[in-house]
Amino acid sequence: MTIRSFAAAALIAICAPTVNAQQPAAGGAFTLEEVMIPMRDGARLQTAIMRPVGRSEALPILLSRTPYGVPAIAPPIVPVAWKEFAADGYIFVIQNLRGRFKSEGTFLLSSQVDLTNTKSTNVNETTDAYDTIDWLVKHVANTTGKVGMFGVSYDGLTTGMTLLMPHPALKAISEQASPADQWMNDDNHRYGAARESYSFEYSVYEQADKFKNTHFEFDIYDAYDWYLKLGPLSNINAKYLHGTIPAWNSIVAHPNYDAENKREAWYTQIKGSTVPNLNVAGFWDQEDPWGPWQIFHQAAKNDPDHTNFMVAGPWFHGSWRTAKNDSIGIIPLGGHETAREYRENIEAPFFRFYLHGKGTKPAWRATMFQTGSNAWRTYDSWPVKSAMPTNLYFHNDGTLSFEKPVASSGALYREYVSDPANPVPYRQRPISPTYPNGDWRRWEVADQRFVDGRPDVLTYTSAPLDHDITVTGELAAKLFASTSGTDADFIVKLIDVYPENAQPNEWNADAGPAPNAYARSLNGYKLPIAMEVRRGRFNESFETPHPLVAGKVTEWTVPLREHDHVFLKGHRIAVQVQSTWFPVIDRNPQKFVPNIYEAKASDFVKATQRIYGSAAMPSHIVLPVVH
Ligand code: PG9
Repeated sequence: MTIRSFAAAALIAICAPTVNAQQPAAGGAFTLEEVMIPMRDGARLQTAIMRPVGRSEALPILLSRTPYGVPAIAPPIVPVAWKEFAADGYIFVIQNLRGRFKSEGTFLLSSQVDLTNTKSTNVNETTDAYDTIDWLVKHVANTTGKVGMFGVSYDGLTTGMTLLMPHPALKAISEQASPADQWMNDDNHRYGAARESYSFEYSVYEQADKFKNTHFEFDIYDAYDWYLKLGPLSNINAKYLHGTIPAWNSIVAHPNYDAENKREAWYTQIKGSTVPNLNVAGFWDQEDPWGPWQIFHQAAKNDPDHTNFMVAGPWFHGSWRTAKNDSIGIIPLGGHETAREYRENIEAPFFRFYLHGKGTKPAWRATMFQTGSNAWRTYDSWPVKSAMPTNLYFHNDGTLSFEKPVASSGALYREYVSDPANPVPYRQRPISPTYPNGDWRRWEVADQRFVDGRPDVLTYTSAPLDHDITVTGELAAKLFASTSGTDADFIVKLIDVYPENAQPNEWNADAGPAPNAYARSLNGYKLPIAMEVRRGRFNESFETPHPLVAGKVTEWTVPLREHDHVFLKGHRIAVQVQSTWFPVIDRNPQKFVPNIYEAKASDFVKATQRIYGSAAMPSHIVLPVVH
C-alpha cells in the first residue's frame, strides 16, 4: 500500500488531528466540510469536501474513495499530489469506504459486484460510488455538475470499479495501480502462489481495527526469521489471528481459482470504455503491477471513441504521486522528474479536457516512460505492432544468447536443490515488516547480486551487448523443467546488468570507500526488469491443482508482464531461476498436498530442480524486441 493515495498519506500527514463538520481554513488553501453521505441501503459514509479558497466560480469535483482515512482538517497548503491540478481548480472530495473509520456498514475488503441484483441491499464499491456521486451533484453548492475520480491502489480500485456502472455525471476517471484479480496477480497471489507476507500483513492492517490502520507487531526483528519460525502458513490463524480477520480467512478458504475468486475478478465484467479512463501502472510496483494493464486491455475491446488510455513508468506503488521520482532506487532517470512530468503533462491535461473542456484529447493510446533510454514515448497502439517476439536462450554453461542451443554431447540441464527449510530471501535480510513503510516499496529495484552464489539460484548471463536492445510489450519465460518432487515453484528474474565501470568510483582510491558508499554505485548493478513465480500445481488448471510427475520434463510458461526498457550497449542481460522467494511468496512443500494452506511441517521436503537448455528443450525468455 505505502503511497496508496494522497488522501490517506500526504493529506492526513499535513492535516493532523480530529475536527468534524465545517472547518473554515485560517489562511489555508482549502475549506473542509465533513458530511455523512447516505447510500441506497441507508448506511452513511464519512466524506470530506475540500473547496479551494479564493475560487468563487463553479468547479468540477475530483472524488477519491479510500479505506485509509479522510483528512480531519482542511489542507493548509496544496499537497504535492494535487499541485498540478491547482490552477485548473477542483473541489476535492475524499470518502471513507463503508465500514472504515466513521463510515457505517461493513468493510468487506472485496471487489465483488453483482449487477444482476438490483435490490437496495445489494451494495458494493460500484453502487457506493454511484450513490456518492449522485448525492454530491445534488447537494454540493457551486459545482459544474461534472465529477472525476482518481486514486492509487485501493483508491484506484474504487475508481476503476465505476466502469461497471458509471453515474452520468462521472466524466473522467484515472485508476492508478488498481488490482484486478487478487488470485491471479496483484496484492495477494501470483498465479495462485500466495503472497504470504503481504496478504497477511495487509489483512491485519485493514481489518484488525475499524478506526485505524494496524501494524502487525513482529517479535523478531528480521521478518524472514519470523516467517520461517512460523512454519506452515496455517499457523497464522492457529497461532496469531485465530480466525478474527475475515480477509485472511477468505484467502485461506479459497486456495484455488474457484467461483469465489473469480467473482473477485471484477474487471472481467468491464464491457468497454464506459468513461474516459487514464490507467496508470508502475513497472516496479511491488503491489499492483498487473491490474491496470488488465483493465486497460479489457476496456480496449470496446473503445469506439478512444477514451481508454494507458500510462506506465519507472515507478513503485504510487510513486507518481511523489514530488519528483527522478530515480528508481539508485538508478537515475536521465534528469527526468517522472512523477511531476506525468502529473503536469498527462494527468492534469486529461482531467482539464474532460472536466473543464479545455485543451485537447490525448492523441495517443499509450504513453510510457521508457527506462534505459530514459525518455517518454507515446504509442498510437498498444501492444506495439513493430515489436517482434525474440527468444533469448539459456545455455547450460550459464550463458544467455539469442542463439538456440544446438545438439551436443554436453549436459542437457543445470540443476539445484531447493530446500524449504532454507528458502531464498526475496530481498536482502534483515527484512522489515511491510508496514509501516520500510524497504518494502523499493525491493523490486534492489541489486540482485545479493543472491549470487547461492547453490539454489541458477544464473545465466549474456555477453556485453554490442547494440541497444529495446523491449516494448509483453515478456514471458518458457522453461523446460523437471523436479524430483510432485509440486514445485519456479521464479524467473530478467535482469539488466550494468557494466563494471558504469560510473566512476566516488571515493578517493587512497582513502578507500566511505562507509556504505561501495554499495551505492551502479558498477555491476543487477537491476531486475521483470520477475515472476509460477506454481506447478496450477500448470494444467487454475481451478483444480494437479501433482507434477517426478522427473518428467514439462514446459512452464512464466508471464513476465508488460514493459518498456532498453538494455543498453555494453550492458549484459542476466536471468536468475530459483524455487523459493520467501516470505513474499509462501513456501511450496514440493510434495503435492491437496491444499498448501493446510500443509503440515512434515510435508515440506527438499527437491532437485532441473532447468533444461538443450536443442530439444530450449528454455528461453521471449522478448518483444523493437528494431
Ligand atoms: N495494495 C493495497 C490494496 C489495494 C486493494 C486491495 C488490497 C490491497 C493498497 O495499497 O491499497
